[in-house]
Amino acid sequence: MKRRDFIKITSLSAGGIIIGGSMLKWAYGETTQNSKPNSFKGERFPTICEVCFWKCAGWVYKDENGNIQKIIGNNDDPHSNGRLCPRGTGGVGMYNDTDRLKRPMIRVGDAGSQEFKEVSWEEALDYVAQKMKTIGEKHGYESIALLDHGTTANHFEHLFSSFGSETSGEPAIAQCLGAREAAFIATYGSGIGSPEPVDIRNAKCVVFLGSHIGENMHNGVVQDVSYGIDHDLSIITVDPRFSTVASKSKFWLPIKPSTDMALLLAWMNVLITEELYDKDYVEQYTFGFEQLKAHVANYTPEWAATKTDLSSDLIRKTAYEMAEASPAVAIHPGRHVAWYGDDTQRVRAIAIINALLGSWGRKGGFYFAEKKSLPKFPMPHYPEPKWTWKDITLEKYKGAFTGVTNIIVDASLPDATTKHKVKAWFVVATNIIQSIPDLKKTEKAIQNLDLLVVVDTMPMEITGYADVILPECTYLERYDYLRASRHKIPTIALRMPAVEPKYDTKPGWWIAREIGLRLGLEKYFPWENLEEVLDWQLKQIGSSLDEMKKIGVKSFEKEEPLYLAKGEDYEFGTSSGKIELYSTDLEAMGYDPMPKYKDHPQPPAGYLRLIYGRVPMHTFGRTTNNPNLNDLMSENHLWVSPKIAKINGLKNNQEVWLKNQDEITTTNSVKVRITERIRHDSVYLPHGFGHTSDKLSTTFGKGAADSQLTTSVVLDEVTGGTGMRGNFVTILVDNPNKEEVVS
Ligand SMILES: Nc1nc2c(c(=O)[nH]1)N[C@H]1C(S)=C(S)[C@@H](COP(=O)(O)OP(=O)(O)OC[C@H]3O[C@@H](n4cnc5c(=O)[nH]c(N)nc54)[C@H](O)[C@@H]3O)O[C@H]1N2
Ligand SMILES: Nc1nc2c(c(=O)[nH]1)N[C@H]1C(S)=C(S)[C@@H](COP(=O)(O)OP(=O)(O)OC[C@H]3O[C@@H](n4cnc5c(=O)[nH]c(N)nc54)[C@H](O)[C@@H]3O)O[C@H]1N2
Ligand code: SF4
Ligand SMILES: [Mo]
Repeated sequence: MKRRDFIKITSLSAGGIIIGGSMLKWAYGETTQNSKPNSFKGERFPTICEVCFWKCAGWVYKDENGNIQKIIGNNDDPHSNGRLCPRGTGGVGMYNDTDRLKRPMIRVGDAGSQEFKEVSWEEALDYVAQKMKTIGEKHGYESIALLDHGTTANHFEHLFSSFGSETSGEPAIAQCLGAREAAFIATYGSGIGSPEPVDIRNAKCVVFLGSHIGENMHNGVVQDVSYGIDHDLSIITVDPRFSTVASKSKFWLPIKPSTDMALLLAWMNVLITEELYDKDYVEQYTFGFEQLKAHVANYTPEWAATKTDLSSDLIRKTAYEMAEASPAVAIHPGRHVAWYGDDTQRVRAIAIINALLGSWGRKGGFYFAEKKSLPKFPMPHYPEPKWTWKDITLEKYKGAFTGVTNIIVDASLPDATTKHKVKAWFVVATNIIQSIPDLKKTEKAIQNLDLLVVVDTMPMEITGYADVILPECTYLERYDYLRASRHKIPTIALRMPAVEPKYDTKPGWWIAREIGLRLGLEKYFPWENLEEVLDWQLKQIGSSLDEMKKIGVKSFEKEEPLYLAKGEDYEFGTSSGKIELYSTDLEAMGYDPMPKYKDHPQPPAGYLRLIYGRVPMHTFGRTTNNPNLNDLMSENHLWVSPKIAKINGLKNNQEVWLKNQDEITTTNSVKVRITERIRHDSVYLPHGFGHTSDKLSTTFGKGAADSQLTTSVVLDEVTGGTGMRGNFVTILVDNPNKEEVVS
């Protein structure tokens, strides 16, 4: 490789991290972002990006006329290393989007009517508080549920705790990483968290199972992998699709979808039977090795080959590759793991292999991340709710550690069988129409609610179902709580407004507080504005709001070492105090203590498996209307293999529709992309397109929505999250939605 092809950006932060790599160039383009131009005369304000949830810290530059000129990374920030991804750079489009929600609105007429009237904040907030009181008095405040995501969620979680409801759920857990956390909690006694503490920069080998880094554009990981590519990192990618990271890998394993468990068990078999595991580590830190050894004895690579479509030779070779690199090796735990319904157990298998390789707590494996704890602003204890999410969840899904969105939906149905019923929803910064599967069920639940309040910045699909819409200003126009995230070095970061809120929009903290005051909860909001809270918190840890406004990010000393010392005594948070290869906790809950292989349904004749994922230029459906990012990519394409294209007589860019096993068809057409990069049993449709809200004028009608087709779900038996990859589709060349013309 020619070195001059690489971009090199020397960070000013401690350690002088060099970011390089052809992949980074491919991913982020040519521009360098982290220098303040000498000629610049305006002001800069610290921010934390809200375009996705990697939470990069940056600077918003405002010119002399008060216009936002650009947003760039903060050099002292370990999430961004001074560089934002293209979506973060384009975040200003969220502020400039003329389709934004502009004023509070109340529905006129019955639920289902699409007519809204614009009202003052006073009227909207009075209406919401009054309705909440009526519902609270009749059904208990616990019957009001919060579905949320993002930074704004914190303000509403505080409001909910203040009035005594812990009935909540997030698609970013139940439809995303819930099973991953449960799996690592069962194995190591602690979850993974975000950012994932995988020590890629020091690793010799990293395995990505489904994680499609490079399309999944989580900034720090993309930079780490780019660095690795320049430093002989051996990458193994397991994906039915030749993903971006597969193209940078030493090994690509084009696995038959849904069979990953067979591969993982076979890897365990090779590591154990050929004695390639880290014996000292396993001896000192793990529990249940002998049981695991017996359990995987029959899961040979030859057996796995029959399930996965991978050769036994390739399965062995990749196991050797990992063992060779041990302990500087990690199977990345993934993030969106809600796949096939045995998700906790599949991620458990990943957690177990990492333990066999001795990689947890080891350089080049997983490091011990640390965060700065921030003192809580003084206020009384929250009231004790009569029931919480636990009472409607844990009876069946014993490994759930937080509320589950789809269970909140179930508890809201007219014929709900849950112990307690939900009567109202606050939907805050989550477009559940696109993010919770089985839309018909969600709609049925919504029709049964006494109140649906939506807090959003954009007229997304969910706002069309609301009784009241409360328009929040964007992240560039508001304060939020400090970011205190876990990383190699503990840091805190500040987001502050760079510009005044446009239109009649308000920050989330203000909306939550105003509702709180109307509910008589002054004692939980003993401050006038969030700046007071932030300044108080900062002063307790030796900083101040003034200081943070100047620096944006502040680092603190790490108190615990990054890695285990050789032979160090260490107690894990599991019941046995060891890494549980054999999970006593899962066993006690009635689940398999060790992961087992289970066949999942395969596409019936004539059908293809629908798989979905990310595209680099967008975050779910939240950015497709962003004018800057829409310019970069305005629609998705359906990836189809040449063989399937031939059978269906398809051409590149031909418009098609999809129909799933439940006879559901996509509203919009999508263009075909014929490529060898996808297996012939599947099609790939990037998520986030196919918006049906006509108020999103830039993106409306463009591309197709995978969420419309995810009507069949398999619930993860441990956490209750929804496995969504068991949907099968056929390709239609004629528009199924065309109205019949009757002459
Ligand atoms: N640009 C961008 N980046 C993002 C986001 C975004 O919206 N946009 N969202 C962020 C969020 S919240 C998340 S959770 C992550 C999600 O991203 P990841 O956790 O990295 O990936 P997944 O969505 O789980 O999986 C997508 C990949 O799985 C492959 N796949 C499908 N079926 C199978 C299978 O049976 N086995 C295997 N091994 N692979 C399979 C698909 O081909 C695809 O490449 O991305 C994050 N990063
Ligand atoms: N079919 C299908 N379903 C999926 C996935 C998939 O790939 N396919 N992915 C799953 C995953 S991994 C995740 S994490 C979830 C994510 O699902 P969501 O939580 O729904 O996704 P977000 O993009 O975070 O939330 C979108 C909403 O937040 C609003 N918003 C953006 N910024 C702000 C703000 O500052 N304030 C307020 N109040 N609102 C704001 C947007 O306008 C939009 O309505 O979806 C899951 N569901
Ligand atoms: S990864 Fe990109 S979109 Fe996500 S927070 Fe960082 S800069 Fe923003
Ligand atoms: Mo996610």
